[in-house]
Amino acid sequence: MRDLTAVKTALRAHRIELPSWAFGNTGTRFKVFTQPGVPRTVQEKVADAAQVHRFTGIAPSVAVHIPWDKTSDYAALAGYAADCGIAIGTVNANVFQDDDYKLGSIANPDPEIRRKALGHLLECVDIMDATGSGDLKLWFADGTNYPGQDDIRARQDRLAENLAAVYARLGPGQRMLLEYKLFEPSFYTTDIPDWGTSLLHCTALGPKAAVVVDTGHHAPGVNIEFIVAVLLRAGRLGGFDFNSRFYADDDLMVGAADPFQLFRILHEVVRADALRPAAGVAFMLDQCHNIEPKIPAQIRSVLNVQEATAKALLVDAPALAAAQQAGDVLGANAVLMDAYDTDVRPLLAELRAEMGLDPDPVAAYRRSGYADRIVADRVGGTPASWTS
Ligand code: LRH
Ligand code: MN
Repeated sequence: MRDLTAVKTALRAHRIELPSWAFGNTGTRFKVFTQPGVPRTVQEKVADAAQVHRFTGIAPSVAVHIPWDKTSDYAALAGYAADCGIAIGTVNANVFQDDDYKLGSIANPDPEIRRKALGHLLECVDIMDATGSGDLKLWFADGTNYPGQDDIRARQDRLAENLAAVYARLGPGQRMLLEYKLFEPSFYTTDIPDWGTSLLHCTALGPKAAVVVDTGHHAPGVNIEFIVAVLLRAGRLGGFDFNSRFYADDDLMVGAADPFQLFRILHEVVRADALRPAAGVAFMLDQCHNIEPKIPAQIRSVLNVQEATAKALLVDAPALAAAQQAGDVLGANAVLMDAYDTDVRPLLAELRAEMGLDPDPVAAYRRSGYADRIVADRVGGTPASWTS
């Protein structure tokens, strides 16, 4: 069994980034349900994200999404976040909600539309300069709905040309993270549908480009930890958008639908010694809390990742390697299952106490009265949502 001091040290250094949009009203095409106390401004989203860090101790940054988090002074926003005890993290571009992007953004057949989209991506790098963010995350809804609608190869050329223009704009210490997704909102082709297409573009661009694995963006049955192992081996895993799903891109709380899959993914991360921040893998949440209270759901999600990580750190690696080497199929599987079946909650409660935190973050948040305070304070104004 692993030495628990080393396990605790690794867990203490773990960093999980929150999505600002998870604190706003979200839903499906059928309905976006509203909740009382939802933020009206990016500053209120930051304040809510800071609550998650306050009680978990391992969520010190919040990703922003432009224009959902558009503001007049991004340096001041970074200052406000620092006052709240966290930082502005990854900057997410959005070229999927404008009428002009019906036939695509940087892959659109119309050069005028491509120029407009590229302009937004470059503006996001300007924002990174102001917030001090290191990562630009790019996800494109670009694709087609019917065979023949557009030329698959020509769209890849347009993508490559515009991604190269963004890449050239990146400053020192800045990276481009390229996210793939099998389908939706496009239903015939998606221009970056899988890890292979994203990796091809990243390798063509250069060392500052890496792949983002959103755990909800694969066909049913895909072995995501295999993709993670291969991307880590290639040195091109830039990060995760963690969530879980039963069917498609459900954006449910990570670990809620398949905690064993989450454990298997983090086992590959630990096996590659890529948990430490210096390894450059961004552990981000990308979720929508359509019906559940948002801040407790984010706290629960951070704890789900932390629990899966602790189990992965408890894998007896020498015993596993020995069983694998010996071709001991059942023995090797048993070593992994032993770690997965270990109840890590006492260990994590102990760690939180050592970090000066309440052993039960969800209960501590509930007792803090913050939820009632924001419902009382946030009256009037326009609650944030992914449509505004
Ligand atoms: C696309 C996606 C992407 C975003 C958005 C909020 O499905 O996963 O990461 O920008 O969700
Ligand atoms: Mn995502």
